[in-house]
Amino acid sequence: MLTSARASRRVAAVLFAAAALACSGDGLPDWREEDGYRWRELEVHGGESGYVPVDPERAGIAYRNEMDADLIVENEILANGSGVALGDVDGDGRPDVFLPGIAGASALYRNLGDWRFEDVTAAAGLDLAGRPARGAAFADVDGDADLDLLVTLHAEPDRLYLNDGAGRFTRAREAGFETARAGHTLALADTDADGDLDLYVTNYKDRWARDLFPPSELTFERLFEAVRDSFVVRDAYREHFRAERTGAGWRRRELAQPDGPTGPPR
Ligand SMILES: [Ca+2]
Ligand SMILES: [Ca+2]
Ligand SMILES: [Ca+2]
Ligand SMILES: [Ca+2]
Repeated sequence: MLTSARASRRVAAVLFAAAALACSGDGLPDWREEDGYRWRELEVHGGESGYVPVDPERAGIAYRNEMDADLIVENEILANGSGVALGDVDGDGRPDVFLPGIAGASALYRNLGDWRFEDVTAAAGLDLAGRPARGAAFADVDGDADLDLLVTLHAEPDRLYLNDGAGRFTRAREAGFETARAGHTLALADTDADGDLDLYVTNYKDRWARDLFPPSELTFERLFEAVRDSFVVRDAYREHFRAERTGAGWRRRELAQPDGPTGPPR
């Protein structure tokens, strides 16, 4: 018995030493240094690790971001999908959920607690039915302590909705989003430190060239003409392509839409 107790103490001491070695001073696992970054294991407390799916019917979230295949054939970029934004829009302490829909339906779900939600899109005044909404973010853009909603749309001007504090929104038409592009994601931060939030929107393309022109028109010979020992894009395609020299030859490069406030609304 004595031998067994000593062995147990020795094992416990070894385990303690191993645990101490694996932990930093704050009791958390040590950071593992890698080339240009570091990481450490996340310790999950208070139960099983991982996630438990909540049945949509029980949650009351019937939203589906569905898209007709014909639409994708017409414009492949529509298939990029849409995002999600979470924020407490009515100030009851529970985060609510906004789901922008690219194919016509967007939805705001009020959090009732206990993993149940109710669709309050219409009551909230979000007039996005039929509009191709892509990305969304809740942020207090006017500093009155309630969360306003920014939504990017495909080939339509982005939108800002101001919150009345109770989760009812009014579109701010003078927000300055006149250009219609293919807004995807967005981020807000006070980039110039003047005390208000500034906005960065990533724009993709309205359409790929292959959605605009038949394949027979997109051959290298049709897009480019030889000029001395180089190739230049023909005028009709200048907005969409440039020729790039690769080691042994040339290839076409499709251009994105330009950044900045250029071009008229489309
Ligand atoms: Ca809420
Ligand atoms: Ca606000
Ligand atoms: Ca407000
Ligand atoms: Ca600012």
